[in-house]
Amino acid sequence: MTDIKAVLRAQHIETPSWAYGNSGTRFKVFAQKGVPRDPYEKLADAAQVHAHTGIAPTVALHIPWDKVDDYADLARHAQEAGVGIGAINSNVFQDDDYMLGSVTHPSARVRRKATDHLLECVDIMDATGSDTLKLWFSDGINYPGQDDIRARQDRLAEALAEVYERLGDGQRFLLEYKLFEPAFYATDVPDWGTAYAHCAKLGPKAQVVVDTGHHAPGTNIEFIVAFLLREGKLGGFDFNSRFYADDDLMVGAADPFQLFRIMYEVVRGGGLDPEAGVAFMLDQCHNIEPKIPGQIRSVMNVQEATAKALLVDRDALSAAQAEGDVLGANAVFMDAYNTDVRPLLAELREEMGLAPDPMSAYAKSGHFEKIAAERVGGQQAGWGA
Ligand code: PSV
Ligand code: MN
Repeated sequence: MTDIKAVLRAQHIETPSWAYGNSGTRFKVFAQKGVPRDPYEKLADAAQVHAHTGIAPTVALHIPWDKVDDYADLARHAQEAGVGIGAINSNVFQDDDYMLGSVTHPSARVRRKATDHLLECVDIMDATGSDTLKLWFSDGINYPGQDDIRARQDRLAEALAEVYERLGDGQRFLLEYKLFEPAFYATDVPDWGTAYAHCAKLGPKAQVVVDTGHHAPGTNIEFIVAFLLREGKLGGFDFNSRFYADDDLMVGAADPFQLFRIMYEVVRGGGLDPEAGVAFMLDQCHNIEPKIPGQIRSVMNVQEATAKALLVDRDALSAAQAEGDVLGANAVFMDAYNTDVRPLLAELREEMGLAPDPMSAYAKSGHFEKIAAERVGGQQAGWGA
C-alpha cells in the first residue's frame, strides 16, 4: 500500500491552457463568467487545479492561442503561481493558407510557412524551458484524387526531419495521429502506425502521442499503448473521453473501464516511471461544465484509474495466466477495477497536506466568486485567442 501511495504521490498530470478559456462545438462557443482574458490568467487557473489535487504541476500551451511578447516572463509568472510550462502545442490549422494542408500542402510556400511555425515553437520551448513539442496536423484530403497521398507523406517526412534537427538536448517532439476530421477521405497521420513509422525513422527524440478521442469506435487503445511503450515510442497521452467521435469530454466520464485498461498497460509497461518520459496530458474542451472544477474532476478520474491499475495483483495475475486460468485471470483484473479507491486517495491527499475532496475544497475556496467579480471587461480567451 505504501508503494502504491508513493507512486500516486509522484504522479504528474498536465492540464491544457485552452481548457480554461471559452470553448464550444462547431455550432456555438459559450461564454462563462470568470474566464481568463490572457495566458497569465489561464496559468493562474491551472495553478488552482494543482493547489487542490497536488498532482497537476504543469500546463500545456497552445501557440498562437497563448502568444505573448515575453515567454520567459510567462514562465516566471507560472513558477510564481506554482506551476511549470509543459508541452508546447503547435497550431498549423487555423489560417486560410492551410485550407489544403500545412506541412503536406502542395505549395512549397505554405509548407515553408507551416514548418517555420513549428520551428518558432521550438524557440518558445527554449524560452520557457519546455522539453516537449506536440505536433498535430489537420492535413488530409476530402476526395479521391484530390492530391497525391504518397507525395504528401514525402512532404510530411521532410518537415518532420527539419524540426527534428532543430531540437536541442533534452527536447523532443510528440507526433499526434487522428483518424479523421477535419479531413474526411485520407488524413495524412491517421493512425499510430503512421506516426510510429515517421518517429522510428527519425530517432529517439520523436515519439507518438495517443489522444484517446482519435480512434475509430471500438479500437483497442490499450493495445496501442502496450505496443508503443514496449518500443520506447509512447511519448504521452492527450486524455479525454468520447461517446461518438472526438467528443473531447472529461477523461474517464464516458468509459472509466477503458481508462483503467489503458492505465493498467501503462503500469505493466513501466510507463509511470519518470525515466519512461510518458507525459499524461489532458486535451479537453469544457463546453457546458465550469472550467476549473472540470479539470479537477478529470485529474481525479485519471488518478482513480491509476490507483486501480496499481492495485492489480500482478503475481496472482501472472500465475493465473501461466496456468491458462482464463476466469481466474479475469477475476484478478476485475477485482482491482471494482475496488473503491476513493478512501485511499482521500487519505493520500491528507498526507500531502490537501483537503480530502478537491471538488468541495475548490467550491469552498471562493476562487470562482473572486475571478467572476474581478475578470470583467477585456476579451475572454477562447478558441482562436
Ligand atoms: C486535435 O483534435 C487536437 O487533439 C490536437 O491535440 C490539437 O492541438 C488540440 O486538439 C486542440 O484542442
Ligand atoms: Mn489532442
